Amino acid sequence: ATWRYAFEEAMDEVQGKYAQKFKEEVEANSDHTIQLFPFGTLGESADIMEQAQAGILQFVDQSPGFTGALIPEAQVFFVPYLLPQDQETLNTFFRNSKAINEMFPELYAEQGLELLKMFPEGEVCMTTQEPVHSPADLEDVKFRVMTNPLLVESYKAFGATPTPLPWGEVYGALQTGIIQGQENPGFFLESTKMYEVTEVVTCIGHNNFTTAVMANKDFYDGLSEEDQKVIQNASDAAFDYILDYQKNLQEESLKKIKEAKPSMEINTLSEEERKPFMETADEVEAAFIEMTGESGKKILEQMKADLKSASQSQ
Ligand code: 6CS
Repeated sequence: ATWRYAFEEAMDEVQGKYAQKFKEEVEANSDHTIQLFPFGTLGESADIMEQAQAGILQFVDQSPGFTGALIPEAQVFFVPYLLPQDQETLNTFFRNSKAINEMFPELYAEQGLELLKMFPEGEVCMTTQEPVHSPADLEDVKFRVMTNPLLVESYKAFGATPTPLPWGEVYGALQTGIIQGQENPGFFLESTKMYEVTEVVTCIGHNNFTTAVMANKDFYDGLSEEDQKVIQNASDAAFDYILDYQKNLQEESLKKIKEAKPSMEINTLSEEERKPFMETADEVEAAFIEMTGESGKKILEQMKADLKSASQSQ
């Protein structure tokens, strides 16, 4: 059969690279074919999720940044400074986490989705018109965030005026001044030319971009055990591939931005400068628990335990 797989990025961006590897593995190990739909071909992230839930698409990559309305617990990825900056620790966490590999699949299943994989896409940095060294510098800055209530809370706590928007509107909104800032991982800042419409990149180590790949659950449950195995193996292979692909990607991307636009200011805040941003974590965590109750609390606690074992294993 031909299976349809949509994602939120271009073919040569991280989600596209993952999808291409997945396709290659499935096609090499079965008689099935996968048709890939990059960003823009089937609509925004919310549209491709609807299509996957309706069974028009068999596979979809949607980042938790857009899944908050459907699965409130997925917002846990927006508690600032929860995920570690060390790449090896982060990779070990995603590989072994019980929260990621056992608890989240149950929550996605309730929405008719078979969660296949969650993986990181790189450290998230802000791009703005003016330098940011403290929360005071974000005052009166209309800052675009993904459509996610907890991310709104997080940027409020950072001092900004958060403006949730779908991705397709961000470049234009920066260009026309409707917003003055946004955040994304390094590779994406470079590939989508965010430097053309902003002047400063600021990295404060507050987050790593997480994404999730899933299948329509009815479709997946209806497959033979053999086909399910092909999909699981292809997911594992694509996961290994994408972690490897991202070694040095953040650094190289920031370098490319500087080459493309030498006047671009690229700042990494010091430990001292980060402090007031880090101090918002408790308040955002409390907002998360408020939104998600007992279920969210359990996932957050499990994630913390998983993060602890990941860092101890390094
Ligand atoms: O900011 C966004 O909306 C987008 N950022 C990334 C890295 N991937 C897809 C998402 O739509």
